[in-house]
Amino acid sequence: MRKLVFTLSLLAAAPVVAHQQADTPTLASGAIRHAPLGVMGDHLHNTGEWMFSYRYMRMEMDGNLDGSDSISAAEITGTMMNPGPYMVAPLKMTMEMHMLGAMYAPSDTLTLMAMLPLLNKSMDHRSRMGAKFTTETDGVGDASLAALLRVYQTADKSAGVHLNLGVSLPTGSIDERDDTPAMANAKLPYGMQLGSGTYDLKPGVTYQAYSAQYNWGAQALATLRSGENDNDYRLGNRYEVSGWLARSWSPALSSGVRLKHSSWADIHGADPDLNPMMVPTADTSAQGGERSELLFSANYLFSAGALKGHRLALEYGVPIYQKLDGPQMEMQNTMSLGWQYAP
Ligand SMILES: [Cu+2]
Repeated sequence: MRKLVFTLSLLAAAPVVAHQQADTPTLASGAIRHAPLGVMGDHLHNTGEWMFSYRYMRMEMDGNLDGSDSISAAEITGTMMNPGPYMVAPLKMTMEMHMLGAMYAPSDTLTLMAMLPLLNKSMDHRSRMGAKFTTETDGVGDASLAALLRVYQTADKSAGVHLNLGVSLPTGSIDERDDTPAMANAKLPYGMQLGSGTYDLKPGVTYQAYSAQYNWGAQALATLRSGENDNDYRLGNRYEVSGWLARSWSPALSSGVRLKHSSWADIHGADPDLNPMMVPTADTSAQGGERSELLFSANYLFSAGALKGHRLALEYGVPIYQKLDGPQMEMQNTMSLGWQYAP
């Protein structure tokens, strides 16, 4: 009502301005309605709406850091004559994830979300004696369920806040094995396992706002582990905050930039099958850390033709700061490609 009065007064006072006002949409629409792809649970749906999604994520790690300083494989293992702290140094790791997702909104203020990841991890190593070897694992990761609950929205729907109430289920294996030079069918270190082995709470809060051409927002998310898994340990809690700004170029295309900071704690307890002197990835005191990343994204929404309503999105990020309880593998980049469709 207030808006109507305002518009009417504009019409009366300055017809030219009022005409422009009518042609310009108040809030950005189309591709930009979704935040950058890597922001999980960024949007709610309208009552009765479904959305299905698939995303491919890839993370590459190369080399090791101790704190913020590089530490070489030679320093990690030493030599036979002059041994270092570990028998084996990790050299390189690639993690790929195929994530299937579904969203459904029973009401305008509540959207439910389910996600199932399929993981593929590969790690290259070099032993103290110079032998190079690779271990690999793949399979289902930890499924998660979440409720997105809107707690605040401005009257013109230009900004809102919702809670992310998620839980992660221990569907991923923590008993993955592969051959190493030291042992056939050896238990793989923590980072190569597919799940946490525990029920984890994933609470968070998301703020998002729109103007005629921009979308910006911020999200804080935690992963809080509970109890201890069947292998006598619990992964460290994880905290993430990110903020983004995206610009709409057309209803079909938007691009954005995001700054993300994560921190995660060391592992409590230890898997009795793993020897912490073997390799840093099996050492529970070399697991925590923090990292800041700068990410660039683009969203595309098909607005006509057979693909109308389908969305494609991508995001690519590089770390700008890493401080790790070392030695721990150094992240080089992350990449996500996604498809989303709301029938
Ligand atoms: Cu959705």
